[in-house]
Amino acid sequence: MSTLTIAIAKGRILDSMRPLWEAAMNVWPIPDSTRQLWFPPSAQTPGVLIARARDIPTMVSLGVADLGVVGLDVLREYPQPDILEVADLKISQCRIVMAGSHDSWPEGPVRIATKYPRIARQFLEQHQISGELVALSGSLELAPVLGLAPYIVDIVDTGQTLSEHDLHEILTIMASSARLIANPAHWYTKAEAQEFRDVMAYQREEVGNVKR
Ligand code: PRT
Ligand code: MG
Repeated sequence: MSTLTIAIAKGRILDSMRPLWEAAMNVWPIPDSTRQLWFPPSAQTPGVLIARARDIPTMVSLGVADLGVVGLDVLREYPQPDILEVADLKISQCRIVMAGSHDSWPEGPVRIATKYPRIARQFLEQHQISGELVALSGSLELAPVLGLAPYIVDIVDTGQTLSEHDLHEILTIMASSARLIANPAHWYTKAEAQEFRDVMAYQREEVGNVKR
């Protein structure tokens, strides 16, 4: 009987976790086309809790879930000190980039639309660029088209979305992939949590030494 519960970010991360999980455990606890968000642990598999990406670190930190799976982009935008990052699962790989209607570095103060104001602000500070951020929660590619902001900081995978909006990638701010995170108390007391990491990451490279 498993006693483990794993909170997984809904959407692409959940979709890309499925083949990894099935390869490792032979069973996927979530029936197709269900709307249920909570699947308790069973004899065959740990429990799964499906939540919004930015809520995963909170759930893990509070111990509602022992482990969580969420993008590094979300971990960096909404830092949560009370969690451990225990493996890079190397799924849902993407990059956070700065893009714009021109392919060159902006001159003078810039206005940048983004879903990642914290990451974008740190980037501007590091490169001593003065800029004004416009925080949007989605459809970033519309900002340059509408004249809201000539530049965006957003996630790119294949680049198709950018090119369909006549946007050019200027530079990569960070690479992201799904990370396995852990509640520290549960990580150090539940052997099952570390076994889960080992099983899921058996083909994957581990993050190295456990770090916050
Ligand atoms: O509501 P929100 O969008 O925040 O989350 P969601 O529930 O819709 O989740 P979802 O499925 O969008 O997944 C978000 C997580 O997946 C991110 O936190 C990343 O860690 C990861 N990920 C990996 C991506 C992409 N690849 C990706 N391509 N998240 C988003 N995209 C979007 C991007 O925003 C852009 O609109 O896809 C478009 C770009 O894709 P290309 O292939 O055209 O470049
Ligand atoms: Mg989305």
